Amino acid sequence: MLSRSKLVNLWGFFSYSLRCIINVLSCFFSFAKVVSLCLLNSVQHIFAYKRHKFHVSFPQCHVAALSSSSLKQRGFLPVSREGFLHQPGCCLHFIFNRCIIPFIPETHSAFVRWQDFDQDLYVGATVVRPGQDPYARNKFNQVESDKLRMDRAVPDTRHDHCRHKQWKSDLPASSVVITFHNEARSALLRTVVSVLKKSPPHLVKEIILVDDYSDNPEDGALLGKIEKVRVLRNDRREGLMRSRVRGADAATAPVLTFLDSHCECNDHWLEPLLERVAEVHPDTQTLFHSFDWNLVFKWDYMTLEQRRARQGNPIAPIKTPMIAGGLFVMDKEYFEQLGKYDMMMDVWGGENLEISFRVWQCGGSLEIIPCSRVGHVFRKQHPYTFPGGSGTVFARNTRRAAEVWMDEYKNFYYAAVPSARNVPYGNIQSRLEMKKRLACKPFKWYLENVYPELRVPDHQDIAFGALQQGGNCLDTLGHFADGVVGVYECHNAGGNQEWALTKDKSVKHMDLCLTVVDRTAGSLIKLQGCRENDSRQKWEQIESNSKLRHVGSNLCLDSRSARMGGLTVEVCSPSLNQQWKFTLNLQS
Ligand SMILES: [Mn+2]
Repeated sequence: MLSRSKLVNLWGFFSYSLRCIINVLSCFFSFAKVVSLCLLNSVQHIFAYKRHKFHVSFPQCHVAALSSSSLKQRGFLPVSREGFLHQPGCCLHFIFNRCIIPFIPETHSAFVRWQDFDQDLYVGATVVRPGQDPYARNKFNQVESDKLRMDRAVPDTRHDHCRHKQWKSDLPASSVVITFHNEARSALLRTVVSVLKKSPPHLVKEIILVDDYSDNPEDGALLGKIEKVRVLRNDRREGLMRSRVRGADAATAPVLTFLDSHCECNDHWLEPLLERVAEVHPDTQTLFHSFDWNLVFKWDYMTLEQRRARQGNPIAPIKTPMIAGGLFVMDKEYFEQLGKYDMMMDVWGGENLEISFRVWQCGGSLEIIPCSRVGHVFRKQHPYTFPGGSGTVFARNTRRAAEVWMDEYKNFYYAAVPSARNVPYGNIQSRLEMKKRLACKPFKWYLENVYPELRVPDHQDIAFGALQQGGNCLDTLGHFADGVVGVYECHNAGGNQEWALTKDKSVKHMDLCLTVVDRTAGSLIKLQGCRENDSRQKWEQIESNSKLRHVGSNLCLDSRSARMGGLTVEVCSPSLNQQWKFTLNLQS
C-alpha cells in the first residue's frame, strides 16, 4: 500500500516532470537563439557551479520569472524581471535546479516537520552537568525546562466564551519573529514548536529566528531544519530592538508577531489576534498594563467602572496605555509606517514604552485580546550581560523615549529618577522628525485620553507620589476626616498611598491634609480637611528631603507607633522611623 508521503512524492514527481518538460522546451528555444555564444558560457557556468556547489547566485541569469521559494531556500537570488533564460548557463542551471535537485535525497529532506525534529539530540548537547547550578545560565531552572517535551500539553486558561467562539479562517498570515541571545535550547524549541502546533498552518507563513550573536551559533542554526523556520544571525550583539527590526524586514507576511524566546502558545492563540488586526482600526477592557512616573512597566487593576462595563462581554478587547513589549502582533505595513523601533536603543528596556507612546500618539491603538493566551517564563534577573551596564542602558533607552514623546512631562520622570539626568542618550533628531512627519499628538493628549488613571502632579506640588519608608508607604488605611494614618506595604497603585507636598506646605491626600492636633511629641497625626493658613497642617522636607518636619512644633513624622494606633510626631532623630521619601521630588 502507498503511504501518504509516497503519494505526495508521486504527485511531486509528476508535477516536476511536467515543469521539466516545459523548461527543457523553452530552454531549447533559448539555446537555439544563442547557440553560438553559449558554449563557452555554459562551460563557465558549469565550472562555477561545480566550484560553489549550490550556494552561488548567477547575476547574469534572469530567473525572476522562475523564482520559487525552493530556489530561494537554496540560495539562488532572482536578479531581474526581464524574463526567461537569456543564457544557456542559466538554462542548465535552471534545469538542474528545478528538475534534478528536488530528487536528490538529501536536499529533499532538508526540512523536517517539527514532529520529526530530534529534541533529545538538540537539547541534550547543552544539558546542565551534575554539580552545576541549574539557574546559572538562564536564571530559570534549566534542568526542569530540559525535562519537558517540546510539545507538552498545557492547560487551556481562557474564558469559557473563548472556547465556544468560532474564529475566522480567512485571516492574513503572520510572520513570527523571535529574537534570542543565549536562550536555553529547550525553551527556544518549545517556543517554536508551540507556534507550529497551536496555530492553523496557513496563518503562520514563517518563523524568523533572529540569533542576536549567541555564543553557540548552532542554538539557532539547528532549528533552521524545522519547516517554516528561517534563521538570521547577527554578527555582533545588536540588542532586542535592532534584532526585531532585522526580523521584521525579512518577514514576508502582512502581519508581524513578536514573541520572546521562552514562550508557549496556547490553543487558538493566534486567530483572535489576527482577527483584531484585520479589522478596520477602530476607535474601541480585570488587568491592564501601565506605568508610573519612574517609567517602569507595571500591571494595574481595572477600575470598578471598567470592570462593570465588561460584564456583558468578558472577552472584549482591553485598551491598554502600555504593552509589556515581549509579545505582540502588529500589521507589518503599519509597523513600518510608524517607524519600526528606535534603532539607537540598545539591548533591552524602554522600547515597550516608546512603541506604546508612539502607537497611541500617532493615531493607533493598543489592545489586550483576552482570548489569546501565551505562556512566558518570568525571571527575576536578566540572564545575560548588558554591554554598558543594565541600569545605564535602561536609563538611556527610557530617556530616549521620554525626550521624544513626553514633551514637558518628561520632567516628572527626571524628578522620579534623578540619576537619569546624567545618562547621555544620543541623537534623537530623526525620531523627532518622524514624530513631526506623522503628525503625532502631544503627550498631554495621551495622558488625558489614553491613561487618565495616571495622576499628574499639580503645579502646586513640590513632591508627589507615594511617601515611602523602606518597603512601606504612608497609607490612609481607608480612613477619612479625623481618622489616623498608618503605613502599609507599598503597592505602587496610588489610591490610599498617594500624597503630595504642596507649595503652601501641606501634605495632602485628595482634599485631606496631615494635621498635628496636639503639638507634643508622641501625639497622633490625624487626617483633616485642608485649610489655608492652618499652622497645624504645615510641613517641610528637611535633611535632603529625607524627613518631614512639622513647621509649628519642629517635630518629625514618625512611624514607631504605626502598629499601635497610628503615625505620630516625635522629636527629630536619625531613627529609620523618620525616613520618608516621596516617589517624585520636583524641587531638588
Ligand atoms: Mn521574556
